[in-house]
Amino acid sequence: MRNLFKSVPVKSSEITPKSIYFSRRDFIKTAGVLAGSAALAACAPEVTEESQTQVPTTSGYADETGNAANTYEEITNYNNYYEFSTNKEAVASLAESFTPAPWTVEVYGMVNKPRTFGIEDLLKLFPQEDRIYRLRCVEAWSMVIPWQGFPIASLLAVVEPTSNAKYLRFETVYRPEEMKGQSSPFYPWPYNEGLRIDEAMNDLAILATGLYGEPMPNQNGAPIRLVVPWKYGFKSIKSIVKIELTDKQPDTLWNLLAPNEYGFYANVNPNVNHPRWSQASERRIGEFNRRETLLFNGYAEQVADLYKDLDLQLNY
Ligand SMILES: Nc1nc2c(c(=O)[nH]1)N[C@H]1C(S)=C(S)[C@@H](COP(=O)(O)O)O[C@H]1N2
Ligand SMILES: [Mo]
Repeated sequence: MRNLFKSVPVKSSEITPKSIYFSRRDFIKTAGVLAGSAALAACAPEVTEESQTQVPTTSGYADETGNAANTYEEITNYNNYYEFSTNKEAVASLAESFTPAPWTVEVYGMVNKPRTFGIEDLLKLFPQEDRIYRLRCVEAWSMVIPWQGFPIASLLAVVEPTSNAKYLRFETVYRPEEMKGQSSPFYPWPYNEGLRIDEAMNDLAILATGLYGEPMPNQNGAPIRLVVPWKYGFKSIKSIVKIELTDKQPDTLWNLLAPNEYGFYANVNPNVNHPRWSQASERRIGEFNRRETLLFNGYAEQVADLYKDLDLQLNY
């Protein structure tokens, strides 16, 4: 059964460690709604002026730093999905007739147990966890998104990569009849992405199957897509049909198209600018002022070790 996001925030004991906590204000708000009793109010943190000036969240969800989640409306109406359109506001309606079922994901290559999984197998085999992550697009806008999904590490444990496997190559479905953008000869379809195997094993890297407790909307990459929150959004490839374990660094769509602008690593880094714009700050959808962009999108503590032997200026 899907572990659906509840309409009221779940207790912290039911939540994946590290992944979520609600901002103090939200906790207070929720505690008030749920109980409103003097006993519970007594254990709630004191309401200070500071906590009252925090950003209110319309959804009641926030990331681990207290940033409010973007609304379902925002997340599903401003999408990069070039298979449908290069116009972010047009993707949602163009993706409406896409059929994400039936669906299989083939995992093959340098693994002891290659296997083609039905989407229902993946939902049954792996408990779906809630992860509220920041998503930072290379174009310098960002959102906070409450995903459901499971660590890629869990999938790898089932297929057993051989000792030669160094990389994962992910491939998006190719269906030009349903995805009009795929008729454009300008892009090397199908969309491909890749990770080093140790990056894929990091607990933050998930295959996401839903958001806000709903099955993954078509425009966000139904029925299953990658989410690697410390990398620019283009690494988080949508509507995956193939995952190949290989010993060679995979070609990726953006790297093939513009290698001087989009590297293989694509770690969020405010100190390495895009050749045509600064990456030092970003526009959070729904906010007026720009924010500073954080190294590894604020996940340095969890991922910086992966790159201790890498020159981040060269390996952008
Ligand atoms: N197959 C595919 N995956 C893709 C893209 C795409 O065009 N095609 N766009 C990427 C980019 S640039 C971003 S920022 C994110 C956007 O994800 P979202 O629409 O769920 O916010 O998806 C990524 N995954
Ligand atoms: Mo992006």
